[in-house]
Amino acid sequence: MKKNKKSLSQALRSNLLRRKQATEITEIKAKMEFTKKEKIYEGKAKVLYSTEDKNLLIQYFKDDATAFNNLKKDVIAGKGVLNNAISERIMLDISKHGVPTHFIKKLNDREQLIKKVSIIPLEVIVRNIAAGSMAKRLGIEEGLKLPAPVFEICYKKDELGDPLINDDHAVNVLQVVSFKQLAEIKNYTLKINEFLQKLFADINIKLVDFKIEFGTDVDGKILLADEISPDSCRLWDANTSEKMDKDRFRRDLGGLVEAYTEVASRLNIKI
Ligand code: ADP
Ligand code: AIR
Ligand code: ASP
Repeated sequence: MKKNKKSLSQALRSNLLRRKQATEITEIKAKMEFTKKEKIYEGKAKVLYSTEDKNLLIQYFKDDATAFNNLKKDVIAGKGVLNNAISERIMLDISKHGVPTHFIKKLNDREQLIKKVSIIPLEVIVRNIAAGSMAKRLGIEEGLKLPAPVFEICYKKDELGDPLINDDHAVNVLQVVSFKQLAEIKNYTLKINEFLQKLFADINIKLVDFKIEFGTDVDGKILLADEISPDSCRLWDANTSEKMDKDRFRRDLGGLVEAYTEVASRLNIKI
């Protein structure tokens, strides 16, 4: 018993030390200069570049907007700048709430320095209000408040249209994650949902749903990656239910930049 207690406190101490060291390394790297080297990936909304450090990348936010798996495309001037700034703010706040993220620092209007991860090919979704694909799939009205947050995972594979899957598919069939990692991801995701709901409620916005991605860093640690922005969340004005997110583009409503600018302004972000 005594021995167990000792080894538990030793394990806790070494875990704390590892976290402290990781934070210190991140702080040191945040003070250093890194430049874009090779373009390593161009996606639908962002580009990733390698840097002098093999474990760090530069993430560039484009103005490109796509929906329905690239079937609908446009360029919306200013979108990348807004998403970069909004995602910076949210990632910084989330890391203060106990969820480790890939974010290190914003470099300029369109770029941020991030930790390179091996992306777990899952789109992790939480829904607080019925909308989008869930409302359609289950034949329910958009806007219905859900009794508890609904957690979904989709297999991130454009060719298949990111299909909805369950835990067994992810762990045993696709083998992209373990049950233990999935439990950690779910725990982080529900924490993020609580944090985001409050953040947006305070600025009179309802967080309808959102999608996030996780990856593992060089030490195998799970980090929140990618972005959190109006491209990846559904945000409705709390009084009018007006859409303030990418549905403005998906549904041809217009006014996307104005809506994202309003989200940034309510978050007190200077663009
Ligand atoms: P998509 O690939 O779906 O078209 P984007 O245009 O947003 O999406 O491209 C960004 C890509 O970078 C995504 O595929 C995302 O999974 C990946 N990514 C995000 N953060 C990291 C990271 N820290 N390390 C490596 N890859 C990342
Ligand atoms: N999402 C899913 N794939 C890409 C993104 N951005 C986000 C949507 C929405 C949530 O995931 O922006 O916030 C659920 O989307 P859907 O289409 O499944 O209802
Ligand atoms: N980003 C995805 C696409 O381009 C899904 C979406 O946001 O609607 O298809």
